[in-house]
Amino acid sequence: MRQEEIVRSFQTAGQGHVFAFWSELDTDERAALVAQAAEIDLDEVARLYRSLVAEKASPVSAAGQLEPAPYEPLPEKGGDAAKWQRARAKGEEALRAGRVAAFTVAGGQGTRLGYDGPKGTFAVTPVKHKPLFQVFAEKILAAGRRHGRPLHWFIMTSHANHAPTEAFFAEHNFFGLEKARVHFFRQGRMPAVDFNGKILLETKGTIALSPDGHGGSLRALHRSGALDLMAREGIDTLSYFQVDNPLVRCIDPEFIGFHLLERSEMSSKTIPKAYPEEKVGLFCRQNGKLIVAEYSDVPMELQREKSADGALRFSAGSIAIHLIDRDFARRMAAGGEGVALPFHRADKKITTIDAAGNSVKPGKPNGVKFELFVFDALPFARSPLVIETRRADDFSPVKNAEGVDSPQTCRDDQLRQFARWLNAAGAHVAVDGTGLPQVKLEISPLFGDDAESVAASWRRLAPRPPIQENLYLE
Ligand code: UD2
Repeated sequence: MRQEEIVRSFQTAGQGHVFAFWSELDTDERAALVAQAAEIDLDEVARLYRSLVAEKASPVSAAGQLEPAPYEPLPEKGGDAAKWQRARAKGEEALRAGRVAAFTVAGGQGTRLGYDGPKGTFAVTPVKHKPLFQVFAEKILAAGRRHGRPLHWFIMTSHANHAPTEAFFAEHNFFGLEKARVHFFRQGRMPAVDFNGKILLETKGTIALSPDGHGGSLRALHRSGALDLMAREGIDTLSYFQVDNPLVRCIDPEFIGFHLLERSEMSSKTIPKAYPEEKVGLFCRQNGKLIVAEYSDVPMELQREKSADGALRFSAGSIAIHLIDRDFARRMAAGGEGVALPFHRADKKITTIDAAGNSVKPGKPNGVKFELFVFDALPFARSPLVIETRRADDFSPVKNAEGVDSPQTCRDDQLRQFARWLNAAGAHVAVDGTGLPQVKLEISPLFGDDAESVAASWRRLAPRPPIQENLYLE
């Protein structure tokens, strides 16, 4: 479309104010604004405003009654140990065959943490202060070495953090990974609207655009050519995790094995919720389908409901760890009749301008962002599957600057894990009642990334270093 056509289409849609400062913009600024405008599907914005803002439709509660979802329990919780063993063997076979790639969604804005820069560059480990990206890189490297097949790693960025993310990896030599196996691509964007459905301007010449949610990853994987690359390389399974969780087993053979044995198109990990208000999605069944109901969409009474045995009735929390089949991602990206992720609404404080063009930083939400969630793909998947995992081995995210899910809690959880592994290996690490060691120590994923591999490396060490402050095992 030519400039005038785009401007006219905005006027027709009642969004002509986007060009209110046109006469003050120079040629380049005009071109940039039009390019942003061209990214926007005006019909989609109008539809989303109508349903999610004007009519306040909640995609979850409106759709039918929620039941707790079934999942595969851990062996120590009554699960079938032989099945877990079979799964592990199957997963290892797939890894040896090079069928799996790692996939990190790192396009979020990380506003809660208040850290300036891509969240993956945030330093998290207790002794070496390694950034999140390095922790994942080393786990991926370790998995590749263990199975004799280096892995590809896909990283989804946003427009805002793409260049600094790439630069960070280049500066650090890709943390030992082969550059050709690390692939960055940008996710899509959506405009923010005010409570009357008007698209917000960020400045006189820019629209308030923000990332389209981690669910945007499915279309971005397709658009970027990542799915084609996977097909060429013989990769059929993506191991999906979030950028904020250094405990995650990026590549988990048991999980991969379950997913492949059940011929699932999308699988997820669950942990029992720590307390009813914990901010994680909930695995539920609705109309016979597996779904994740986001915490904000599930009525609090339901989240507090207890079963006869006193346990939470809805306890299967989603920790945003999934396996996604390549062809399923392609099918979801292509969309078509009835196959589409729903958008969710989030009310936010959005920096904008007033009628005179002056910047306004609102003190309370002044508009709405629209986001796609990747777990909304579950009900479209064939044989979707949920397995239980141990919180201490898979989940301790960094979300807030202080308090729960903060750098402090995450560091402590890493320390507990390192101490647990070392003690299981026969070392003597003194810990307090919560398992927290009395000295600060760190284990590189290249030394070991689970109890077994740490024990093997520890046994080989001669002489063994004393357990003391700042011990680092590599
Ligand atoms: C997410 C889940 C929640 C639970 C929790 C576990 C949602 C809506 N909720 O909560 O149920 O599993 O994680 O930690 O997912 N991201 C992008 N692009 C975007 C938005 C987010 O890449 O447009 C990435 C982001 O970089 C991060 C991840 O997605 O890696 C999670 O994003 P979040 O912080 O918005 O999710 P949160 O904590 O609300």
